[in-house]
Amino acid sequence: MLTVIGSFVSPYVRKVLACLELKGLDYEVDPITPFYGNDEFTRLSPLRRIPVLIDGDFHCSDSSVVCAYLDEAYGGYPLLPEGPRDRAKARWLEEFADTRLGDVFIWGLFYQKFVRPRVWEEEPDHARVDRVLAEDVPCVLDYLEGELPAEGYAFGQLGLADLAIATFFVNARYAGFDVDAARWPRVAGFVAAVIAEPVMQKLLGFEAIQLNASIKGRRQALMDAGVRLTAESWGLKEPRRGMMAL
Ligand SMILES: N[C@@H](CCC(=O)N[C@@H](CS)C(=O)NCC(=O)O)C(=O)O
Repeated sequence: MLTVIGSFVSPYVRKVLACLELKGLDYEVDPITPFYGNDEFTRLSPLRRIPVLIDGDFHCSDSSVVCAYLDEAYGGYPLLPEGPRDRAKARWLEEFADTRLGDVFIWGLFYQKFVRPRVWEEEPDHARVDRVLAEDVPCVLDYLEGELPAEGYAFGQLGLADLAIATFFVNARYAGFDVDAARWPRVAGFVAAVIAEPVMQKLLGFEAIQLNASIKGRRQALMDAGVRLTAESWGLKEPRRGMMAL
């Protein structure tokens, strides 16, 4: 049994879970919110970030490292296309998503509008949000509009690059942002198609429970929905500041 540490609401955790689902692998989850990890979590994830994967006596963190491990260790449904060039291109799109979409949509919008009020009881940095929406978002969407196909996925069948990109738009939505389909039709169509995939819909159902159930009833509600939760948790009751400069 594989274990994933990390909340369903994290884009990076969602990417890993979608890959596990695509591969049909069994897994259990400790759905902790980042910043709440205990000392053992710090040992498993030295940057104190989610996701972490535990596979028996082996563990690794970072969603890209985890997905690459899953593809190499378990075979089955391939996460990457065939051929060195397409594989390199897919890895680049994943890297662009993790780094740039992460900066823009997670730290620039989701962290500001969703995490700051809920975790830290702080106001968003409104100036930063305005700047991100006016300058950074159009820039990344223009780039993706030029990279994505008019129809279908980046390399034929649904794969890691598609999931890596689309996952950030779920969090963007939580922060109140939707892609303008008139200005970026490829991005809008692509994101809608990936999110409509059964693997994503299943996970979105779990995260709706994580977001909406009371703290007391959450564990039971997740288990009732079919989530296998870990017996132990790597979470604390109080958050600790992370290592990122915020
Ligand atoms: N490159 C990492 C990024 C993971 C990441 O930034 N996760 C966020 C949650 S969405 C986190 O744990 N943030 C806590 C922090 O940076 O302190 C990956 O791909 O896994």
